[in-house]
Amino acid sequence: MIVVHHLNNSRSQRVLWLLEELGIEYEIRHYQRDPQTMLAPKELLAVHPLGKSPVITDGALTLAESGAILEYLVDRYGHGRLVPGAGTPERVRYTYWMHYAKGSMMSPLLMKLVFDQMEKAKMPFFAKPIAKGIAAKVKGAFVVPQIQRHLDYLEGELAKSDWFVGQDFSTADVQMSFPLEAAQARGGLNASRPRLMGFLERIRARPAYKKALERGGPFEILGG
Ligand SMILES: N[C@@H](CCC(=O)N[C@@H](CS)C(=O)NCC(=O)O)C(=O)O
Repeated sequence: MIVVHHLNNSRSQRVLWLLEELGIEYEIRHYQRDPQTMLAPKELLAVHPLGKSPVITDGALTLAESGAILEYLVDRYGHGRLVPGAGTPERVRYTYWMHYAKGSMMSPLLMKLVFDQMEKAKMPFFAKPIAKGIAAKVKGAFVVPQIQRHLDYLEGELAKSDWFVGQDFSTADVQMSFPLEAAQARGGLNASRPRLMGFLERIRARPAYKKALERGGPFEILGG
């Protein structure tokens, strides 16, 4: 039986969603973030040395990294579903989006999170204006323009088809959902980019997405 070690409000939501899309049986072990630090509880360190979520166990296998988990599940249990055929142009696009989501798009979103936190962090009063000044400068000069560039690019890509790889929904859409939900929560994604907002509406309307929320608990993007 597959066990998903699921941290509340985290990207392990995507793993539950894919399992629901594939109709695979699984068990959830729930872990709660520390309400002050938002970090995972130390019990997760007993599952994997990095102590992060998602991590799954499947028999003797323990696997971390959300992208690796999605690929493992769809390869092992998908029987060809939700992945384009090998050797097709769609498969190349699939591989691209699977890597792009974390390799490119998450970086400026995480930087935004860090600098937003820096502006709010408790510190001696004399340090506050300096910290706020640095945060505002980095965000304005680099982070926000980078996020905008990604969002413009993605809005253009969805002019070609409803889903990232093409006309068919795939695991790459599951992988892309986290940066886009993060972008809506803290990266300025709004109605000015109707195709990306449409993508979020479409994924949230999927029965498997809703079922994953029912089983995993409500999902709100917080930290990393
Ligand atoms: N690159 C990893 C990131 C894992 C990660 O940072 N997970 C976050 C939740 S989205 C986490 O466990 N945060 C709590 C902590 O760092 O203690 C993945 O995609 O799975």
